[in-house]
Amino acid sequence: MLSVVIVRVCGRSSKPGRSDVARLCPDLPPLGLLDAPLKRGMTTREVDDYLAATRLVQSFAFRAKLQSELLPRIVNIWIQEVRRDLLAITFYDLVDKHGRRYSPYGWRVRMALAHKGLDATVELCWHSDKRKLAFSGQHLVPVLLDGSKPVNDSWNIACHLDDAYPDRPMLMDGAQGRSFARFLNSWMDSIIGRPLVRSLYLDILQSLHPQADAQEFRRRREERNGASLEALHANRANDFAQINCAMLPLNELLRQQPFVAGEAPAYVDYIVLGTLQMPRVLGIEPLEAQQDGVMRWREGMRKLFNGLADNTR
Ligand SMILES: N[C@@H](CCC(=O)N[C@@H](CS)C(=O)NCC(=O)O)C(=O)O
Repeated sequence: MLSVVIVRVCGRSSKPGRSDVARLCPDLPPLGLLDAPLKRGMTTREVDDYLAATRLVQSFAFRAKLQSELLPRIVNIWIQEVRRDLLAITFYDLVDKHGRRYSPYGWRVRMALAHKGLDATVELCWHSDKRKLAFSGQHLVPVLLDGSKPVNDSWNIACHLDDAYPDRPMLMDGAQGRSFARFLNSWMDSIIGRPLVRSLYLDILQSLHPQADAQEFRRRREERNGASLEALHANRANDFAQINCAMLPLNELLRQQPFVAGEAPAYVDYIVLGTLQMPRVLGIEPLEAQQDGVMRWREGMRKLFNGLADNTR
């Protein structure tokens, strides 16, 4: 992107050439340094050098503009392009062999980005796609690369989005809101998510992306649960009964108010919805008829952001 800006700025000069650039902007670093693109996983030092070079490009563009060698509007567009590149968000999410995105944590992030009104480029990963995520220093999705900053774990991502974009709608309201959301996040993962996920492992195994390591997927989960995936699958009715019992207080709340957060949806709603999106994307219904409040709320949640959660992809 930087080299494009330089070349185009030069190209619009009345007498384009490296010597003109040097005359107009003596502090411009050698072109080689400016050629380096912004890459995923750059070190802090490399990003600092990049930013310093960007500022020089901008100062050069500004001087060129003053000299009336360029249309000011075009210079501004180029500068905006550079900024956009620096501020771009990439979201790494899980995908199966049908192109479906079923990660409960991925769904929390998708809804959170929509709530904040932020666009992200999506990079799809399969299970054990460790090479693609190496820049984040761990192997689980979701991961957000915000500019040059990698953030992993859906909870950290939600906190990061509120901290980095406080001028956009907040996901969590102040310290109390964040504290309650943190409780709900761990309650949902341990009391609902754990029995739900283990009862779905066999379905997930059967729909793994062809490049995913199915043996490793099975080995790690059977080791963690002390049972075969087939035995966990056979225990599904018990797990669903346990989940439905644990969700009754939540159902009661949603009989009385439209959203978990109150009158309008917020991150606590996306935590619960994310977990329920996983069975939905896989075509399985864990909720029993008694969960009328949760079901009505779930229908409403799927309509948000132009039906974002109605999508399986
Ligand atoms: N606590 C993490 C959990 C992340 C997680 O477990 N991700 C799963 C997908 S749902 C994963 O990446 N699994 C890949 C693997 O185990 O190789 C979060 O909230 O983001």
